[in-house]
Amino acid sequence: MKKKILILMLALLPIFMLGAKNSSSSTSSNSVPATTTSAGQKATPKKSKYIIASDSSFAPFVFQNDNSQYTGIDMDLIKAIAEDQGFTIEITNPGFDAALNAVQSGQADGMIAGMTITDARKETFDFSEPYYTANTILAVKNNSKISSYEDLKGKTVGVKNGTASQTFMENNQKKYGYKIKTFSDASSMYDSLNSGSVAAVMDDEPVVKYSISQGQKLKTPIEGTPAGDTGFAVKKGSNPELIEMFNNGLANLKANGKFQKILDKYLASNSKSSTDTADETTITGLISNNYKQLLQGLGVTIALALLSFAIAMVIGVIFGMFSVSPIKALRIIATVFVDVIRGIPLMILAAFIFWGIPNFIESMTGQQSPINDFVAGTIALSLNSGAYIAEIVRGGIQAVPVGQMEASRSLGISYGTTMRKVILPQAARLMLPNFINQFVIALKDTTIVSAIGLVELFQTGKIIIARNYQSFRMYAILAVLYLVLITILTRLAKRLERRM
Ligand code: ASN
Repeated sequence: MKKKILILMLALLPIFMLGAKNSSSSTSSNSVPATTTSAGQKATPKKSKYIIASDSSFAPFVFQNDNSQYTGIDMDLIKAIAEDQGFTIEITNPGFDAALNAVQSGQADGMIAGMTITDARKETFDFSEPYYTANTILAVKNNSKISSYEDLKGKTVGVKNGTASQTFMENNQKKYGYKIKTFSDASSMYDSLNSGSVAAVMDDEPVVKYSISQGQKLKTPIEGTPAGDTGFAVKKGSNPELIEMFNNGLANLKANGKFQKILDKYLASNSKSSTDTADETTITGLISNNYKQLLQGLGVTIALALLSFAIAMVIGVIFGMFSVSPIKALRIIATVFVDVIRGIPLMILAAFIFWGIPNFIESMTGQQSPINDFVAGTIALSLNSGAYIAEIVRGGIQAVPVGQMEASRSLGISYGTTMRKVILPQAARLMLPNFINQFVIALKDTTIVSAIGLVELFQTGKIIIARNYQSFRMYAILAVLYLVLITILTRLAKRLERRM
């Protein structure tokens, strides 16, 4: 069926197949600060595995290559250091802001994401020795007339949330009178620049220069401003051995030339992220290069929707029954549950479960959270749909005339039996179309939980766009994929409805 979806998508989208070739230029900004740790040292790992969080698209430091693998300076560096020092790592790539949160809430042990060492961050993070020095720089479209910060007056500048560039722009906002728009990831930020909804973006110089070298039609009219050194970070006071191992490993890699090799691999002016894969400026090229990744994302979306909906049905039926119960306490519990969950936006619920609660537990007990993004997303979606289903169940039961309950009870049949044998069978038929409706909503809501870094279909698309900037075609592909998926599922559900 998955194959069929892709074929259908191909058939529906010939209109987007016009290609736009990009021109290419090359530049690199490159500086390695001196470090003091001497080579030849080794520290002992204390954990069997360290979870390292990173950005999702911050080329050349971290980005997905054409095979959907995360590569870049930071990825190669941390792997080489782990190998050198003999510790095991698992890397997650939820995005910069999400990575900051993951480390702070104890979901990750450390983070490497071209992270600037700032005084403010030193309050909450411990840093390794620096491995790179980067400026922060303003990027505008090739044809933009902006040539100074003064030209930004009244215009909107994009920044990525939680970044050093954001701090820089905020500190200078009064002086130059621009507006700031904050983005959760690079792809939406650069998309907005391309589409003209922001006049400029601020980002790290090597990143901007790299994207220009990869064919992005951008320019940097103003000299970059030193943002500081780049380092590896852990939550303040935690995993000191990880910092020690990073420093030792960095010193060794510098001494044996491997570090320079990693830099050269990504910063040499002729380095290209694309190799012998298809042209990504067409729909067919996009699909043939990324279908594996898209199917994976689709799989996560379907699993998330089905699993959370099944749990939501259980929650919803329980609370729905509570809300029509003759026992007042149960009715109150149901009302409170529905009101609380319906009153909290899904995104905040997901963030609270994934970051908030673990952060709280960690600060109380020092224990790391066992909840991963999929589990947190499933819980949030289940609670959310559960509240709506509870209302559907209540409505369905109440739509059955009260006379039926009274008649049955007057015949001496118990409340439970009347419910099971008389009311629920009729109510279920009334509820079914609403359940289907709720399922479609739940499936679409899976896109919302991508905010916690969960790589479902939407997030997969955003990651691909971050690599190739093909937002028009990629979002069209995503829209068609969701459309096909939802149409198939609703058709199936309708058939089921008819059978019942
Ligand atoms: N240099 C940026 C910062 O430290 C990192 C990033 O955007 N990944 O804020």
